[in-house]
Amino acid sequence: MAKTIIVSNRLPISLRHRNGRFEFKPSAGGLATGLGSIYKSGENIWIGWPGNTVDDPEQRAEIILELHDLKMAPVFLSKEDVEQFYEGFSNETLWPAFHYFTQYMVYNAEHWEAYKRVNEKFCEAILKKADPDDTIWVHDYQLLLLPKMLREVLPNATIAFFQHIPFPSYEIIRMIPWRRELLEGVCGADLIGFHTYDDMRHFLSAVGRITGMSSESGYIQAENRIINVDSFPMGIDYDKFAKQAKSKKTQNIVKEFRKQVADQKLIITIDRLDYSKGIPQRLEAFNKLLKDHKELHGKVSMIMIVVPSRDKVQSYKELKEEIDLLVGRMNSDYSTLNWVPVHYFYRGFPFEELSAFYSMSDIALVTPLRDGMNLVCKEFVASKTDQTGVLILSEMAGASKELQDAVLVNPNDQQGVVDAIYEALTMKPAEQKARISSMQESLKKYDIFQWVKVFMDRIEHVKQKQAELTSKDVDTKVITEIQKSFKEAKKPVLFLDYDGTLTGFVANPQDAKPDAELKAIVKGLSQKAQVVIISGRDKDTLGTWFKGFHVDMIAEHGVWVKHKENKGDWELYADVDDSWKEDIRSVMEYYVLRTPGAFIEEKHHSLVWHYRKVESGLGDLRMRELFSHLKYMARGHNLQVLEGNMVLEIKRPDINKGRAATAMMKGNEYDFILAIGDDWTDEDTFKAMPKNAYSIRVGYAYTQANYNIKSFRQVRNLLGKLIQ
Ligand code: GDG
Repeated sequence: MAKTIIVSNRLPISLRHRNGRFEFKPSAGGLATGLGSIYKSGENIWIGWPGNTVDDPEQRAEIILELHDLKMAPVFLSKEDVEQFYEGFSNETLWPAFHYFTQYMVYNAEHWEAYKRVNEKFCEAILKKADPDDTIWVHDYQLLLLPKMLREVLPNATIAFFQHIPFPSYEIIRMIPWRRELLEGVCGADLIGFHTYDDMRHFLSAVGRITGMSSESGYIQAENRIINVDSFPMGIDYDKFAKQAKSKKTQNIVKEFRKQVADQKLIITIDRLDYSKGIPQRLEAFNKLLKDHKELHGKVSMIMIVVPSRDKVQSYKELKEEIDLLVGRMNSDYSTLNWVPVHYFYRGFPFEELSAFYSMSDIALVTPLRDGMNLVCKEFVASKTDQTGVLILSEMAGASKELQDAVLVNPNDQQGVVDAIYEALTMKPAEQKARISSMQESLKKYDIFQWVKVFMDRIEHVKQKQAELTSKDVDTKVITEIQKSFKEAKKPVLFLDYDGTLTGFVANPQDAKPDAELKAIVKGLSQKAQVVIISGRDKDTLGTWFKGFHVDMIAEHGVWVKHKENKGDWELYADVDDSWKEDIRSVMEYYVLRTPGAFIEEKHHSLVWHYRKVESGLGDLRMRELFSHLKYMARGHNLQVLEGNMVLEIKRPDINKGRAATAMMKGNEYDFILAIGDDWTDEDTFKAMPKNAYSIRVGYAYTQANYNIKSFRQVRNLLGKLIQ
């Protein structure tokens, strides 16, 4: 039976060395709990780094055995791996980039090599456990290359990826020298998840601009499949926090703590030590509040828990020093014998105490400068079981998109934060209750278990969608059938579109001329069958490119026809009146002047506005504008405006490839017909084909054709087989 493999940089345990031995400390994090139902069942497993280096092979073997019983498998990293892959590329390049701290980004080629090397190590570890039809769910920014590495070895596996930190704008991603490899790496997955819609739209835009893969409604069209990108805001184990806050144990701790701080109002802040969390800025805002509101002295204090993290990275060391200095200054400025403004703890606390801190605090001040989601704010809300308390939340945290009933602040607006704290300190209990209870409702509903369920459901959904689109795939069986009936045929004909079908797309349309391989294929085919090149291209280009070939040609979507017997001349297939062109051309020219990179192609009976070379985004915008402008004019001239691959074309509606193909077939008794094309103009050809024809659409779009094929390369492969 297919199993599920969870993969993350860190396993949900920590390996510690103690007196030459080792021990495991389980992680109680939300993700570990949420995924527990998955990796602990059946043959499923969690693969990752245990969090410490182990060099002794005997100890490694022992660890493997012990973890096996816990349904985990370790990936061992060397000291060098940890320095270069984890502290280096992950935390000094990707982390600052993804949190918009470009000033901290390190561009180090050695770190990049280590990142690739360690992703490979993960891949090897997974391959030892994985079967071809397993589901593999990869977590987070340390493993961006892994989905593609896995896909190359396990083409049919179900691979999903979730990123826990933000995905920044294309403007940031483009700064990373290895951006393309990183994006292509993630795109090995079938489903790619982020916390928020903004993250996903940034990702889609970066993929479009950097890899050239287009997307629609959250589906990326990759060469051989669709990839779903979606937003999955992660929740917490709500009941666990609510229950713990009400428990005797926690309430006893609250009583103890309360004795020490009397009836002061308490502001809680909890973060890992990280510059993205905005800790110094928060202290500065609190300092300003105390400076402006002397009446609050002795009445309010801040409990600030900073959990040690990445303290070997230089920017983190500096941050720690900055926080130490600020707290020292504030406390020395304001403290009295019975009041300290900031209770500062640089360490973690056991869960019961953490819960007590949440439960006893009046305000949670969660003001990251950037945060993928932020779970602390959700945990505070869940712990306020008496429905008092105020959450002040940064707009820059993913959680702010859900928790609209928090007091939302811009963490860079110091006065705004000061005002928000003041508002929270003076907020009426009824309003506190209304806000907290509404947030609790939502957090209860979208908890971590729901998150895991929705994510797993979507994996299934995208696989089904892929299956629907590939159900008509030209597989080896179909190829053999086509080969056989071609061989047996006495009078075969092939209708072949050109761009996107026989060759790939290039920036300049005139550069797409047939290469040696294509020429050999067309020549070979034309000795065995009637070959019709059926294209939207102008007749002169087609005529030049296929000069001397024994083929028929249909140009400009059926305006012109050239029969191979008719050596020299093109025949005008339709009588056309071109007087409309002048009006339309002047409109198109106006859009060329406003859009650097755009140009007009004039065919005999149509005008085409190209925007492939226009800045991405702008091209689309202008095309839409021109489209509605032309649609309006087209009515008066009885013309048709059509959207193509990075082009907008205007022509007479009764001229199309289907009509031309039908005319070509008239009076002939073909016993083998094959039509291949890649866009909407070819749909007319497919529609015109008799029942017994083979029709194939390149790419996985919905189509009238009987089959789909991956790309022009596979088309060449198929045609090559017919001439073998
Ligand atoms: C990344 C993203 C995203 C903290 N102090 C103690 C303690 N904690 C626990 C909290 C909370 C967790 O640590 C921190 O989670 P966050 O979500 O706030 O932040 P990151 O660690 O940066 O996590 C973030 C998250 O991934 C999930 O996708 O939300 O945006 O940066 O659960 O409770 N736990 C205990 N003692 C402490 O002293 N027991």
